[in-house]
Amino acid sequence: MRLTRLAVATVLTLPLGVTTASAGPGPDPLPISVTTVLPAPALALPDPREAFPLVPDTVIVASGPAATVAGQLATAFRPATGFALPVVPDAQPGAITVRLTGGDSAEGYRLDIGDDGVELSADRAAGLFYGVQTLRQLLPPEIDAATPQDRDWVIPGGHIVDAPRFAYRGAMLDLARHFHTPDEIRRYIDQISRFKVNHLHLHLADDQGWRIQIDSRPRLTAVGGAPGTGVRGIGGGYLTKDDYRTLVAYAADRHVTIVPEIDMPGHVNAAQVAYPELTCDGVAPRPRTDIRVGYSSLCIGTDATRRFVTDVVRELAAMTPGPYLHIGGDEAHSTAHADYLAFEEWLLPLVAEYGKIPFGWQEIAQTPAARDAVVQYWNHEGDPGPTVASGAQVVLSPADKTYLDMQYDLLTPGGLHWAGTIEVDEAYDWDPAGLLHGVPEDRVLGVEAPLWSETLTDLADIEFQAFPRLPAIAELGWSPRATHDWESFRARLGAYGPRWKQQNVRFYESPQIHWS
Ligand code: IFG
Repeated sequence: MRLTRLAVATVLTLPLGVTTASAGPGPDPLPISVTTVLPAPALALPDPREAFPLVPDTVIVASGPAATVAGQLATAFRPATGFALPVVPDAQPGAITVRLTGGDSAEGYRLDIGDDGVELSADRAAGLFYGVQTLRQLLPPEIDAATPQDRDWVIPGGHIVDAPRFAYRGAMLDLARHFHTPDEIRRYIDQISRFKVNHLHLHLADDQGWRIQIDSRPRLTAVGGAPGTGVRGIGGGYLTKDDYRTLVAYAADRHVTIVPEIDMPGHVNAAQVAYPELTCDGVAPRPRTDIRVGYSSLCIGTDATRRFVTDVVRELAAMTPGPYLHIGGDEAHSTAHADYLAFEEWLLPLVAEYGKIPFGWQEIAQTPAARDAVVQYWNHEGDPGPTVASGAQVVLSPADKTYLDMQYDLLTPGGLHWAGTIEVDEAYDWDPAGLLHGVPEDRVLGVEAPLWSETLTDLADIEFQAFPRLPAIAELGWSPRATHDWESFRARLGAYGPRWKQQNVRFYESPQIHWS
């Protein structure tokens, strides 16, 4: 049937988002709206009667500390629009206004979008930053292009009032099994901060490698960070103090706090190769490039060990502005139980002496000193232990839900599967509040998605393992439980696919998701 000219004209004028029955495999692509944001906002009210056109003479109104975040917004939108988007102090109609209010919400923000302007307000800069991350998702994927795109830029109308459910929303990168460069880490910080993740835990030492410069112990990186270290001998390298300082600042600009980890008393083979006095027989063990765990232990109670640990804690605390110092504590299968307890009873207060809150894997909960620590759960079967019951805060990283190094399924390349395979729905299908018996929601500091690097080699591997599962953990950490809904998450994730493609993020196109 030939379409008459009128019929063709009619079809071409259908408003965006109204299409004929989709012939594709899944539902129609989700039209961009305040309700399609990842993670789900606490309150999102679309207003289809209103929309804000971003045009060549749009200005951003901001002053004082708000101007910093306004500058980040302009930097994000200038390349693809080609617009000047100047940041000016004086209020004017038709602008994007970014302003601080006087309350005490650490990370909340409010976004009001109408025909005659956009208002982004928050009590703190972090809230403004998160409002910007939301705004980025209210423009088409092309907004992330590096060069000007010839198209309209319309922000759909509506209102968002948003704030996080949990204070700690973390990701972890294991630099020890395979070292990742500062550029790769910065790229990961860019990606995780878009989902309002606010902590990056760096696993800086393990059996196979030592990845952070310690001035008083130069052999740690000279030997433990040398080429040829790491799993399969391909993960060599380390962060100089300057690299670390630069990363801390880069992360802070994106409201991400770095949490450094030196794993002790287990997972110390690399340290003992460099400093054999850390063993009980003084003989350096052989360097390890395999992926077994649990065979190494510091010699507990010796001066050599105490001096070493004190040197490391002192220097790591001095170079870390964030409040936490992670001291590991997992899989100390070669440390006698009494020695383990004595070591933690000495170490946890030492971290506090250097002005940091100690953070450790759940095994530290066996010791009373852990009551003032943050206990990170990774195997959540069984009783959380007396210390947690007595009041310690917890961060939840159940391995069978959040370990991003687990394979999606047994056919996907890379990754391990000792905790089981984790498809997107499994990463999403749990509640941090109800996970640990006897631990109420108010003692859950938050969640974290670890990415161990035994099987990783480069940034593409990081992105494949992390996306799209990290947004599931980010939503569990940010969004109210009332918004938790797999079908909604699945649809929003499918609509996010074109954004990762635009940013050249090599994500896994899980068959569970209808990718737009
Ligand atoms: N468990 C070990 C990690 C790493 C991991 C790989 C923890 C706390 C298995 N410890 O997870 O060092 O090897 O999935």
